[in-house]
Amino acid sequence: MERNPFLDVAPEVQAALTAGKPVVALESTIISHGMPYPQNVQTALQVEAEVRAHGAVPATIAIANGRLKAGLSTQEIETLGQAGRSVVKVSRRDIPFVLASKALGATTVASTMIVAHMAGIRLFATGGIGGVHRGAETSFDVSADLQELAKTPVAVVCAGAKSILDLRLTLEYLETHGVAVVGYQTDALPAFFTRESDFKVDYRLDTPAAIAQVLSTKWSAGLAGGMVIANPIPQAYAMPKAAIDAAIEQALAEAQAQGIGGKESTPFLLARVCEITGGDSLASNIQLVLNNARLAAAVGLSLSQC
Ligand code: PSU
Ligand code: MN
Repeated sequence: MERNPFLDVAPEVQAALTAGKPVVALESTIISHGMPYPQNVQTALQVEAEVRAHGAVPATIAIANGRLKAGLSTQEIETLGQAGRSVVKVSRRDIPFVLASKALGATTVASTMIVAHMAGIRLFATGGIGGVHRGAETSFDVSADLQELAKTPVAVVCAGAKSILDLRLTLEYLETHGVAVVGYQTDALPAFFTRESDFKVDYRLDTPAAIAQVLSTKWSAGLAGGMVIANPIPQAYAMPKAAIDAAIEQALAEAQAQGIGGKESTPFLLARVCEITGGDSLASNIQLVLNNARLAAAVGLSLSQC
């Protein structure tokens, strides 16, 4: 494939791709907008280490100095984490502007998928995906992540989606656009902080090898788009449903009262839920991302043998 003129692939990542070894993409909005400093930087580095410990090479993705970067240095991760919400949050729409201005940009699930695909990376681990927001029937707030899953062939390992979203409408939207939601060792759609929601996944698969086989089959058959691999938070770190529901309701009410919308909506809600629940939700958030990194590495190992 012709190399994109804006793409920089880190040498370690390129070496793994050339050798057919597994690479796991990681997003940077979770660093800048998803967690507070310094836990965001510590977590990003720990997630990279977890991917390595499980036999794959991590490629944290961001935009800097007019380049799409697949694979960041520790210093680049530190810079993103320190700058936090002052970094531009970049979804598909924003990419050309951030490239042209040579600003620092943090990639969402959508734009991380785009850059991963350009680099030839097929797996991506994160915390939660964007989705259809509650009240979307009037706000029209639907994350660009869902459209990206429909067209870009990268599988996203996540802990489901937070119930800041309308999970039912998110599943409907994904179905319409041909995106399967796979539950790893579960029939229930995980809701990020909790292992279960009121909804079922489309397919349950119990091993990394089974997931790799379906991905390989989908892409060999020439079918466009990615897949959602929903991996429930480890039981020991799951949160009491009532506490997290109350925090989410409060955050949603505040967002509405303050007229928060557009791309500010998700970061505002994430930050408020984190603040309202104190350190509890942050500790859970960190553990579920590590858990997703492990599964993505394992699927990547299987996929490299398909
Ligand atoms: N949900 C989370 N944590 C996150 C995000 C969502 O639980 O960090 C981030 C991801 O980068 C995701 C983005 O792609 O928010 C979605 O933003 P929007 O809804 O504006 O598309
Ligand atoms: Mn939105």
